[in-house]
Amino acid sequence: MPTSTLRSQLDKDGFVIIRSILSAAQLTQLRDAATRTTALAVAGRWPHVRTVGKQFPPWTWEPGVGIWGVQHLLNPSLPDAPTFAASYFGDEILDPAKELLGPCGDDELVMELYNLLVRPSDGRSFELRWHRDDIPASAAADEELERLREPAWHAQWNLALCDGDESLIVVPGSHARARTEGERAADPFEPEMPGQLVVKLEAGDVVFYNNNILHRGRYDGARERLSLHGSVGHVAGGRLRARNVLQHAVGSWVDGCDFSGLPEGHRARAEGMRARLVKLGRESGEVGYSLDG
Ligand SMILES: O=C(O)CCC(=O)C(=O)O
Repeated sequence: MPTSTLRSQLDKDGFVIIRSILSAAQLTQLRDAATRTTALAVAGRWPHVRTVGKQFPPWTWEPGVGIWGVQHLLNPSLPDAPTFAASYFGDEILDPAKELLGPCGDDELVMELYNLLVRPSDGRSFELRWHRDDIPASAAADEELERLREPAWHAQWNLALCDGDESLIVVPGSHARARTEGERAADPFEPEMPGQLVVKLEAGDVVFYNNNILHRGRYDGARERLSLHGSVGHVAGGRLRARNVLQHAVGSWVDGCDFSGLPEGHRARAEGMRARLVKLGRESGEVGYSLDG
């Protein structure tokens, strides 16, 4: 039985919002880093992006195509990677993540993904269809249930750096049940799914959510968005988590991460988390992709 309020909310609704987790100084530093990183990606000098018109990996940067996300914030080749590493491995995120994952300790955490979701850079609005991150829409109800009954083994979050982030839309409770007939039959871009909730975040607010909750993204080309999009895993997650992470091609740079700038306690935590990701990658072999499109 979950012992914490955060964990019970996540178990019940499939998501939980925590308000104002950053100090003013942290917020400014992260927003500046995110702004510089987005500019780099828009200019084509950081090719690891999510391109407008394509929902799932792999994405390929192309001149003239807008972006809605920047990938691999912990990649050591990115100038602002040290700032992003400080936030990824810091207590503000990992304290609630550990509570949601167990509770568990630092030595059970696995480094996973850290990306940035941004306003479509071509100014055109763009939407993702309703989905669960790691269960295809083609899954039958009993397949969905079988997967959803397994422990999630991840904490995934959006941390808003700008006010007014209303891009994530979820169906509360849908992480714990198969889709209804109505949800199965709905248009993939259904604008008003019964029971849906628009997650509203101000700068410094974070939402943690089960990535298999039924959800979609809706991006307003005119509204600023800079939201850190991350996940950490639990060592018990094994090969299923490996696919979630390694399909994003982190294997090629994870060995080169430099965590020497992190505070003493956080450096050991980061090294341990990285080592557990490398081990998972070695043991998992070819993992493929979770979803197409
Ligand atoms: O933009 C968001 O907050 C949702 C992103 C999403 O659904 C995804 O990356 O699969």
